Amino acid sequence: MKRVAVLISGRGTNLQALIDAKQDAYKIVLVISNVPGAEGLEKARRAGIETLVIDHKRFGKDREAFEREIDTELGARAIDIVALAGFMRVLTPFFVRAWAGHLVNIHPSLLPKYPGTKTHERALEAGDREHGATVHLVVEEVDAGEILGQATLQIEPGDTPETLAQRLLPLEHDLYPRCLAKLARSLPESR
Ligand code: 4DW
Ligand code: GAR
Repeated sequence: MKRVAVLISGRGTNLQALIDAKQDAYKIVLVISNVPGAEGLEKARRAGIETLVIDHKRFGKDREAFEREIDTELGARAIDIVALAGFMRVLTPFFVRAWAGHLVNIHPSLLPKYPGTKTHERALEAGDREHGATVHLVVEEVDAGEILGQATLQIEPGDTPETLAQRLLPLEHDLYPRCLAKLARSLPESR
């Protein structure tokens, strides 16, 4: 059973999906938000999971100091895997190297298409017939790194960024727990 920490900044529906997925490969033991009052914190508390707020604003421009504090808390709880779920701060090489191969993210596009923001808008503007979501290992370059899994949907006439986001979200919620379980099973017993 791998010990997972989830990093969030907002509403936490992917966190909820990771909590709800019934599987025996991982358990979520810690949720950290960089945003005080993030909705996802309440979801974690309702599930009886320990929560921490580590507000990046406390550290000014010192991103590494922010990340050192996160890393210390992860180490204190013998965390095996860190899952980003709507976490909005770019992680520096310090953190990415420390957690290489044990750090995952979900992104709302079929990477390598549309890294960054406004992925639904961009898929529509490009006239794509397919869209989707990707779970990937996190590396220094944002929205890059080995792809662990993808979920695809067909774009229909009349789709808007909002309808795409709405249809994609349940696919994300199915995809992320499966990919996290697969990663958990692929890692050695302890790190
Ligand atoms: C991501 C990428 C960029 C920003 C926010 C989120 C997606 C996933 C991710 C989070 N942190 C990461 C990744 C990643 O793929 N790779 C690394 N770290 N190394 C982004 O530009 N965020 C900016 C702040 C936004 C805000 O606070 O609203 C920022 O300056 O960090
Ligand atoms: C999700 O759609 C996720 O794919 C996206 O943010 C949303 C978080 O929602 N992530 C990114 O755009 C990463 N660049 P949630 O807080 O309800 O899980």
